[in-house]
Amino acid sequence: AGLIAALRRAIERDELHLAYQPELRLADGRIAAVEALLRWDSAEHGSIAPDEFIPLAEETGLIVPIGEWVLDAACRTLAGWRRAGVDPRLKVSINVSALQLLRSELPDAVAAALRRHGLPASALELELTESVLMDNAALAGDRLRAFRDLGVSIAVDDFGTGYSSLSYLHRLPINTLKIDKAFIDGIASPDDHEDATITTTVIAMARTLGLQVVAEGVETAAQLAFLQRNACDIAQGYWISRPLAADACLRFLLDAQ
Ligand code: G
Ligand code: G
Ligand code: MN
Ligand code: NA
Repeated sequence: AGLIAALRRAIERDELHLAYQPELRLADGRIAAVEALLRWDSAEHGSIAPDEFIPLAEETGLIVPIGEWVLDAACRTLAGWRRAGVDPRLKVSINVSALQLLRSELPDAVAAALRRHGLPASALELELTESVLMDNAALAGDRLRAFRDLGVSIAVDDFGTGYSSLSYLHRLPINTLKIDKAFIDGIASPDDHEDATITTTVIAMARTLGLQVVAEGVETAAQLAFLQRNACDIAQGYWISRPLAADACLRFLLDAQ
């Protein structure tokens, strides 16, 4: 069968799973959050990268049931980790596509998943891209206010790669900016001052707006040192940890605390 037909059956065939990537808080060395990243091992097509199947899931609307699966699986894993002794301040962060956000059901689905797994709303963060917030400003604003009322945090993913208008940052209830890897790639490199300047400027702006900043795609000790010197809040990337299977992530979290 084709890829879409296979994706349509991926949930019932138990072919989806989540990898979890730790996010390190630089001030105290604590793992503050883990980002849940979807993986698909298709019986027919083998292991397919999310960059390939997420756009397909978005075009076909399959991202809605898949997104519900992600929400439930991430909450179930976090609840299990808490029972195993993981610091209850740890958040799980999940990526949410435009189609999921714009459906009116999402806040109820999030509240139900939290309830089902006995988690406080403070345990969950939702990652949205700038383009989702800009393209659907009014409706996105309604959803974000519903999440704020629930107590769920909101992060802007891939920050800096989308639109240049920044006015939404103070109009919408956003908690966190995730600086895109493209900027982090260039920091701490002697011949690239622009990426370093953009990064320190985003950190300063976030500080002014009362937002937390995450640097994505941190791959070297020099990048981490730069972020530490410039008071970035949180670092995420291969230098801290690759995305891990749930059981390996649990060991990582228990070792780190
Ligand atoms: O895990 P990886 O870095 O390969 O992810 C590639 C892309 O897929 C990223 O843009 C990420 O945000 C997106 N992605 C990963 N997991 C999910 C998910 O559960 N839902 C949605 N909507 N996007 C995801
Ligand atoms: O768009 P989003 O930020 O959700 O995508 C995160 C993607 O970045 C995931 O596919 C994840 O596997 C990948 N990733 C996370 N850390 C690193 C890193 O240090 N280097 C590279 N190349 N990719 C990373
Ligand atoms: Mn993300
Ligand atoms: Na990102």
